[in-house]
Amino acid sequence: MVMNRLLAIVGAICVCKSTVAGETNASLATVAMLQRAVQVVPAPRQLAWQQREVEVFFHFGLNTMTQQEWGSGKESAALFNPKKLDAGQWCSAAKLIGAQGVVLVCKHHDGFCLWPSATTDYSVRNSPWREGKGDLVRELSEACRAAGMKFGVYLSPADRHQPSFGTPAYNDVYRAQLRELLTGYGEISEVWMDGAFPDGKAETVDFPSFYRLVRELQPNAVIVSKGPDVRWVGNEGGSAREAEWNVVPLATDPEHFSWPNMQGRNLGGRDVIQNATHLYWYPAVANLPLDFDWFWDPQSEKRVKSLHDLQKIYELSVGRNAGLLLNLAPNREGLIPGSDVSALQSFGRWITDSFGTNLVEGVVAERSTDSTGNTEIVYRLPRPRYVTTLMVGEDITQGQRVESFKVDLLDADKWHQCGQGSTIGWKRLVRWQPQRAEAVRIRITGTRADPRLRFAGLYAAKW
Ligand code: FUL
Repeated sequence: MVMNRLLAIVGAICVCKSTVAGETNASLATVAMLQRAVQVVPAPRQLAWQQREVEVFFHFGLNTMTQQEWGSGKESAALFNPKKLDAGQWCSAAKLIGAQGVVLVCKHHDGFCLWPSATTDYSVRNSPWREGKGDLVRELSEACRAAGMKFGVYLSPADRHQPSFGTPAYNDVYRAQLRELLTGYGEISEVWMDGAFPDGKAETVDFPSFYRLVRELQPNAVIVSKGPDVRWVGNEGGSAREAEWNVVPLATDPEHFSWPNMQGRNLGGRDVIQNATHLYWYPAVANLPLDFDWFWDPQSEKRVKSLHDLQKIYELSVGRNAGLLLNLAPNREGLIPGSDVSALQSFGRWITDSFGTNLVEGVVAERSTDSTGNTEIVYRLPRPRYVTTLMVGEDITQGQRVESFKVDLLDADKWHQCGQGSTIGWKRLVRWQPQRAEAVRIRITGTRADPRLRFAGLYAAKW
């Protein structure tokens, strides 16, 4: 299934100073291990996902009407009647933060389907909404396409309404629902398979057969969370690890996919990969609600995150090599509340104001190697500026390589260090108090192989 992404063969071994920066005596075994790790690269669908960076989750359904986080599956479908629902308004809200895609919770753990599924009576078809003729999956997928955003689906593997849930027969129901979603609504960019099972009963769920079906019907879709393409970052606070590795070991071969401990502190450091039999490209997504809860309720709506919180979340997710999936909770009328829209407006404006102007745009990098093998990259500003933030990214099609780096600024002909970081991956942000700079220098102090940067930018972002 996913064997093509496993590069288990140790390639040509090159023992030279620059192979492992700062380590003139790296052992052959270490060099071979690191070479092997950097040969693991993203599949095209994973690369496309990583490029999207910021996406929006929508949790909406019967839970919204009953103000619950986990419905029992017994609530009446007659309660679903969001009279003002406007999928275009949802997309406009997502666009405020530059979201490149959305993921709709099409069925949560209660089993209520937001599309008129042939597999169950528990759906919009038996609700008063649009006189039983509504299909929210259709409305939102079309609105996303019109807005130029990708559309993904969350289909809970747990289902409190289905009598067969907890038996092998349920797998047929789930596959039939997947088939409806993956064949009836055009391109689907991702499929979220949640790992939560409110009443247990996970044992009989046949995940591998679900993955095969997604690959067959939507080969470009990433399977996320309890899936083999993108892993949950391990918390719902929007915070990736200081060292967030995309290459992680698996206990078994990818055909028999086994999850690493997604909440582990160190998933891919040298000590973790050194004895690994299987290495695997498995990037992280940080998902969290803009309000307090996943589904709307009046109290949660009042606890919308502040701009300060959102800046921190951006720094610790997108700025640490993870995707950010920010949840919006439409209200009972089917609209994103005004307080959420205001928060998104300020967050989006801050992103654009902060990172819209790269002060070293178009500057040619001066690259050199110091006596210990460390790579140094210098960008000279056209004129001195007060700066606060470095944004840097690796060319991950060449693997993830950088293990540590330092950032220096040149002021009055003197270099001084203003920040540092460990891994880079797709994107890394490093920030400091405003300082005058004539040039910025990135010193790669630890790397698994010759570093390949894709991008570096310097900003006067206000934090
Ligand atoms: C969790 C679920 O139980 C929550 O309700 C929510 O959907 C979140 C994204 O994942 O596991």
